[in-house]
Amino acid sequence: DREPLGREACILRGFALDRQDALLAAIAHVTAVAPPRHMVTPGGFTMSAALSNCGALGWVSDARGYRYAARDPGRDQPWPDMPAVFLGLARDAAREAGFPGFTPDACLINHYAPSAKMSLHQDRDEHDLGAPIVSVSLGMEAVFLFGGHVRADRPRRVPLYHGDVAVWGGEDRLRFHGIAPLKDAPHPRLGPLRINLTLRKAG
Ligand code: MD5
Ligand code: FE
Repeated sequence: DREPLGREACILRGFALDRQDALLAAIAHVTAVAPPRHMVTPGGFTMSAALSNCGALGWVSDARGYRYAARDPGRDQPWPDMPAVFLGLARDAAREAGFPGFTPDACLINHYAPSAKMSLHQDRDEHDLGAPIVSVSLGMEAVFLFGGHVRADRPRRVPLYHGDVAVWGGEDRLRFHGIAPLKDAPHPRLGPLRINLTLRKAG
């Protein structure tokens, strides 16, 4: 079922559940090749979520700024290929949400331990802001902060569970958003871990 968040944003509850085995195997493969790292923001803070990427481009941050890069700075190698199960899920979820023909070229893989968070921000480093973003939640429950178009807009708090998929496009694409500090409530399958896949058309 489709739970609207905005006019062009929604949550598809449990949409990834029937593919979870394939997703988790693909994530294990990608992160064995390109281990998640805690990146540093341009402001000098170390992010509490550890991140990796797959696909042609990967999101990176360092003292010079945020950007998409074709190589993993941790290894000086290209990112692993985008697994077919990621592409299929992104396309199917985007179509279900009203964005047919979505083909991501970048997937950011965030790993959250208890108390990790992501501060309010906008995703605006992508070349084509007309393409939607598809986000997949796995493991521990999180509280998603769904804000407005200016940072000061008080965000709505929306729980995200294992297997939920969220899709944002159009007028909702540039909303401020984040993740509240995670509770220490281990997931039956993943333990004290939340993994979020964020599939984008970055190039
Ligand atoms: C996460 N990740 O759970 C979140 C959820 C990120 C990030 O925010 O940038 O890695 S993705 C949520 C998202 C993406 C794009 C737009 C909006 C939300 N939105 O307009 O609310 O690790
Ligand atoms: Fe984001």
